[in-house]
Amino acid sequence: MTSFNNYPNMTGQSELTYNWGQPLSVWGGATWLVDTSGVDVWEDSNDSGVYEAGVDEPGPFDVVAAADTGTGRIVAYGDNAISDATLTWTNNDVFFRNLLRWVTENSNP
Ligand SMILES: [Ca+2]
Repeated sequence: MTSFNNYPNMTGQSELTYNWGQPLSVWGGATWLVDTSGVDVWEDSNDSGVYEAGVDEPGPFDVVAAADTGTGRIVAYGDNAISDATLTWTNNDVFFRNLLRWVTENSNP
């Protein structure tokens, strides 16, 4: 995916590779960080493995989001497969370093 919102000051990443993740519903005070615009994706509502118009929901989807509550920061990532292997895909490592920097920026050491 290459559609990045520049909140919160996410710089340096050009792509995020995502494997079997799920779309997020972003609302309230949260802001999307990455969506699937420009990528041919759909939510396979019936687990058939193929796109079926009228059954499956076409993209784009938000897949990473963040919120600053004023007392803490939260990042939601729609995939449970964050591992050393996925960090080496494209420049996922740059993206995750940016997320960690932002989440911990105002925390006590
Ligand atoms: Ca389907």
